[in-house]
Amino acid sequence: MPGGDLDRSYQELRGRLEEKGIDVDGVEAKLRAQRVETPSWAYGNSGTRFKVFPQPGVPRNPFEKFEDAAQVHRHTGICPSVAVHIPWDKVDDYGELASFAGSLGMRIGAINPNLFQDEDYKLGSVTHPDPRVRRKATDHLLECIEIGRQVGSDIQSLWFADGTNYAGQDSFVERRHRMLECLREAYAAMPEGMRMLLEYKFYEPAFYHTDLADWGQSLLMCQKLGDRAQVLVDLGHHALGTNVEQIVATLLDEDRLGGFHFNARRYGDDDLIVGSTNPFELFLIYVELVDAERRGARVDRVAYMIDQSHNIEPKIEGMIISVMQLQESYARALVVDWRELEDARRSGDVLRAYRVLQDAYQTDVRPLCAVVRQQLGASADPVGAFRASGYMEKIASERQGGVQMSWT
Ligand code: PSV
Ligand code: MN
Ligand code: MN
Repeated sequence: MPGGDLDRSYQELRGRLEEKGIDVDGVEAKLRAQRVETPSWAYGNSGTRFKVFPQPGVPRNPFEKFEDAAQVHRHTGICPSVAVHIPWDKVDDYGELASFAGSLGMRIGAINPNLFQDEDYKLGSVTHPDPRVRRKATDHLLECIEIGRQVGSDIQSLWFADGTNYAGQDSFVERRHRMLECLREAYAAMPEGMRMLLEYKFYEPAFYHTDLADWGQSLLMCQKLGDRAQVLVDLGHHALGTNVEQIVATLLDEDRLGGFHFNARRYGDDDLIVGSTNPFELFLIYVELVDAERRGARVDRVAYMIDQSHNIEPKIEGMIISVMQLQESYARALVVDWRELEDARRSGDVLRAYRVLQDAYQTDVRPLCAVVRQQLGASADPVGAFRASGYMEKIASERQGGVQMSWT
């Protein structure tokens, strides 16, 4: 959208929304305040279990991952933090990594302990039958809490590959008790302001049962641990057809929605670009977030994070597109006509209620998002600006021998 056209389409959109009684300045303020965290692991060479297609210029170390993430922030204006995975992002001095991030206008976000890539974890980590392995896993959790403390990160984001492949392999209940014992120790070690997010996933790599398979199991664990334990919803971690927006609404209502891992999927845990297969679902999730905020829920504490893995697509550009999808989904949810919706609901007018949502969903909010990005000092057209910046060419020639991540 060239400059003149953008101004015209923005003014048109603004006029139409104001006619509907929408406070456009208020919507813009919310969009400026939106924050999304990108994952360090999406910038490295990663792929599927079949093949990793190496890409030129990928980061050779955690510092370079921050440089790439800073490009996403530069053009979208809302991504100043990066989630790290330990030990994928192991460095000798995390203080140095944090100051480097700071020099780029970035910071370290959620710390993700890795309890799934060690020989010892064949039968589980915090659920393992052998207390020695559980000790090792708990020590890693404690190490990550210490790293978080050092770098000023207030989120420990935990996902466990723990589960079994065959009926009879282990006891569901004993494994649950083992997990609880380890997590209690980790929870007790967290400083005051730190939260522990428990991510669930219904299968993979375990195929008979997974110890935290769904939001209910995560929630029960959180309730036993304490207020600073909350559930993390990864959009790729449900059985097909699950109503994810209802899960989001329920967790928000219980003040237990800790955060998201945004991505898209068609089949399994596909980790594709956000909104590429599920734009309506994404919109409906944001509708629940906006509604929860109207009811006074603490949606500002929710950690909005992306969890993607780019196999064939350019990584930085893929991430920029995901962030734009999140800006647009939020913007559409912010232009829902709530008075009309509530009236339709009260009068039992099923289709008017549905059409109120459709009306917001079908609104082309791109000019509004472009203007908001300009207000933030970012780019009206992030992909165009990134392509024109020459950054890809620069890293492709400067960085040789990027690191390959190993995941599934
Ligand atoms: C597991 O599938 C997961 O969603 C967890 O968040 C991990 O930390 C991440 O993917 C690793 O790629
Ligand atoms: Mn995830
Ligand atoms: Mn996943």
